[in-house]
Amino acid sequence: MKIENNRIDELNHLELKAHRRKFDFVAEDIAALEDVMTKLAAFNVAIPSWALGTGGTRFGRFSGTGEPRSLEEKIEDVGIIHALNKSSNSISLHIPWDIPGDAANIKALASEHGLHFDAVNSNTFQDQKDQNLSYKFGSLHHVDKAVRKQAVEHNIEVIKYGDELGSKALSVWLADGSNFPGQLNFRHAFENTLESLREIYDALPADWKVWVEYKPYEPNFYSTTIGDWGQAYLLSTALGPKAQTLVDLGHHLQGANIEQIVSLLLMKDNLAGFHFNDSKYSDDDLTVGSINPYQLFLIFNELVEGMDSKGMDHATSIGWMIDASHNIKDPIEDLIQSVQAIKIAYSQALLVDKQALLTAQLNNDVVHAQEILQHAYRTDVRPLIAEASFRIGGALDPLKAYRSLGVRENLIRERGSRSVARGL
Ligand SMILES: [Mn+2]
Repeated sequence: MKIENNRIDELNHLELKAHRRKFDFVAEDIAALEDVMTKLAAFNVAIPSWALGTGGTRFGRFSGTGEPRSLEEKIEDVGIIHALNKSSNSISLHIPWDIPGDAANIKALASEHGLHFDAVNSNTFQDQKDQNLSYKFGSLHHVDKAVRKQAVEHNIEVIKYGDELGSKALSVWLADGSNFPGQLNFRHAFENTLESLREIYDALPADWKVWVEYKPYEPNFYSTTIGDWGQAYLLSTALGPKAQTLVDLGHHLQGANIEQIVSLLLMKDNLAGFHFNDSKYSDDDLTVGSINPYQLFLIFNELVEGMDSKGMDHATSIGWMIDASHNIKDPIEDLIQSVQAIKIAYSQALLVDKQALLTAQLNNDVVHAQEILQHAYRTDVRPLIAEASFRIGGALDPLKAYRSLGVRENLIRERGSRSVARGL
């Protein structure tokens, strides 16, 4: 299914008068309005191929209906999201769940939908059918060199698939760790991981990067071999300039100050990318902005400040991606909500009066500093996002348009109500 532009135009027409009123109201107070609009229009967030089907928990999975049955249909779904919000112009593939059979055709299909391929993701956290050696006790950190070699070769194969599609980065998340004290020699595990990553690093094409993702626990519950940003930083700096740290919002212990982590990684030119989600407890993978939108805003405030201090392009110098999985929502609706929440936090961060904030900080004016941040956070920026999307052909209200156009009903007609997407 492909959404025709004139359908979106028709829906926008119905909303336009009310939209104008709201937009003019908020726009009046924004000094650098056109700069904000340009940045918003350029901002895109990659959609992961595994988020298009209903996710599961370790207790079960309740499949949705009309789920994509193939990589082609997943691309179609991302095309639908992008047609509506004009902010999801790439897809991030997970290998081996989504091995592109015919790379040229897959690339052509994606480009028909205005999409390209973001980072490719390897998988050594589960055993695949016909795999020689098991990852039960880890992959890149394994005590057995033969297992490490198998995992290295898998990652190099993922790079090959990505290269054929025009991806420019390999994202590595390891489940490697230990469940019990004494199970693992931490230093050996770290050194083995570094040695394995070096082999992968050496196989990267010249213009590629490897993104090292960390996570404090789960599936292992005593230690994780790349457990926090310090360990990811140690590994990536030991590897070289093509390696950087990837921050997943759900991969922190409760109460961690993620905005501070982001600020310092940016300072050290070590922030590769971002996996967005939200959580109440840990890696809950809930819809972005559904639990703690203020934290998301504070993170974006540091991102914008840090990128500006280095003259970085907001849209392209960091890999923005959603990494979520949902058990009860329509995945496309969830992703539309997530991208909107990201754009809300981003535009609020753009509204922060950076000069005034710096002055307040230099004067230790704590009250005023808080006021400056919260003034931006409490601005209803939704009309700005609607306007930015509208100007480039998107829907004023992507979620409402998705429902009005009966997209899911169409997909169920095409794919059936029992279709299940490949993934966890
Ligand atoms: Mn992640």
